[in-house]
Amino acid sequence: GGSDAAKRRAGEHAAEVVTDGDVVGLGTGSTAAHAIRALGRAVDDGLDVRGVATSYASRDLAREVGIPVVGLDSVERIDVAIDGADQVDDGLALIKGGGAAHAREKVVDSAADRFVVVVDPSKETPELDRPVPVEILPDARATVRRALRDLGGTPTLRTAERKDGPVVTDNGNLVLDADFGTVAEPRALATDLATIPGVVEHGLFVGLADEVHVGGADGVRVRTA
Ligand code: DER
Repeated sequence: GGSDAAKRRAGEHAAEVVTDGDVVGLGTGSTAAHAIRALGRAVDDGLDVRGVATSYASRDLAREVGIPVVGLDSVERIDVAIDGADQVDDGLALIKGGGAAHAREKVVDSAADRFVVVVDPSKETPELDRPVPVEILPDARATVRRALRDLGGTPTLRTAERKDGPVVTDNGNLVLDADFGTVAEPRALATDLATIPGVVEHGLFVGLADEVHVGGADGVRVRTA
């Protein structure tokens, strides 16, 4: 959803935040991709950065546009992370995981001194109400499904488009999309989800975003916590 022009404006605006010598967390998805392409152009113009990818997709795009990519395990700290979101609420809590990359994204985004979210206006909502992606150990699908139902969720195993059977994440795990309706208390639900045995990572990013760049028809609106 959302217009590509708005996504591009947000991504390019966020890329301006990056300064020489930065280690940059490279998010996943079509909006973050605009930031990655903008950084590639800046590298062509002499910007010195090292990129830390959050998925095969963002790593491959970074290489394609000429951003030097380093392993997450080789950096002590990340200066700026730029990443998209599926939804942003009034308190800057996020639902992420539309691209099933949220496990590595959360490690990178939370490690960054500055986590910049890039969205088009269609992602903004007063309260989160999309299904929450939950990455699980493959063999835990039945036990986690039950635990999610006990929490009031309706879990659905995410199936692939061009592969028979379920989506398998970059980490070799499966994804349950758990519909909780409106999430009035994101922090409480985040804690409940994180404590379910077999859950590798969930898509609620609470208290992580430092700022949100919202691309619009006539510019970019920056929201801070
Ligand atoms: O998977 C993710 O978390 C992505 O950031 C996704 O939520 C946003 O993707 P989009 O920018 O293509 O909408």
